[in-house]
Amino acid sequence: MRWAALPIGVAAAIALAGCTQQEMQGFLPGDGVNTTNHTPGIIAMWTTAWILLLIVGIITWGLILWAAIVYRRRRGQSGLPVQMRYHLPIEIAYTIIPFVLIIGFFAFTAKEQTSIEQPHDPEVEILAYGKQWSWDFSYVQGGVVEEAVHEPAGVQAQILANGQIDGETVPTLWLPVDKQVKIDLGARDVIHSFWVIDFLYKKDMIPGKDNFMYFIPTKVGEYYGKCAELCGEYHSQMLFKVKVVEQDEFQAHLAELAGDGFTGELGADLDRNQNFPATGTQPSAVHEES
Ligand SMILES: [Cu+2]
Repeated sequence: MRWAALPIGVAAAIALAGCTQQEMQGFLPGDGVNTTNHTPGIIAMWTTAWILLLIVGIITWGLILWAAIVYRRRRGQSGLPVQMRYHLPIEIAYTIIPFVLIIGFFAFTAKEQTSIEQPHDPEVEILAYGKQWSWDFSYVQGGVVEEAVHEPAGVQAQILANGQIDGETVPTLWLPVDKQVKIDLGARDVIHSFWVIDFLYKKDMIPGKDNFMYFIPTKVGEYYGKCAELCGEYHSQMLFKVKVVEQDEFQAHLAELAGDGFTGELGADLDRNQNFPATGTQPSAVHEES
């Protein structure tokens, strides 16, 4: 085997050194640069879990193959092979090892999730509503709303003749880079889910319930978002964009929206269902008149 050691070592070194960014981040979406303050931890957890579980898998597959080959029934054999019931060391091992693995995965997941879900005082607060099949975005500090999404009922993304999505008309949420962002997530009709793909995190938008997301966008760029909860006929066209820009560009955008008259807030008063049980919400004006 000694003659093989050198070429195998060289090949392994080249293969490992040649890892692309895609491989380094376990084929998660994104262009390999961290997009929020949470993505490094999420990528680390994902890749570490895969490596550990692959090691467990290789050992398990190896043992199965080994047992199947070495202890196969040979010519002339009959009856049962030697039985291994009540082999205490083996039983303890295959109870303790998975238990330790599960506890370990749980602990790291809980730690990561706690850090991601930790509320922060926002520098920028966004009101985001999902509706069949679009999005309403309000900038709380600026007192302005995104212009493309004023229709009470959402208009889904349009598909062009070439099969591509018309990216110009999908709602766009602007965010300033390196600022603490809080997004208040709501739904106007049915359950939706707010998912910016490259941010590696999504959260449900539930009618009558407030959900929140806290993060710092760390890289200027344009990102695609979509609804991640099947919500009806045009769910697949419930798309949006996130534009992470420099602070002054962000302020200029808010000023432009204010100048164009897109002021106010697209709040819960636009929800389709105004009569949630046990929330004290009054029926809408339409019902009072009739
Ligand atoms: Cu949806």
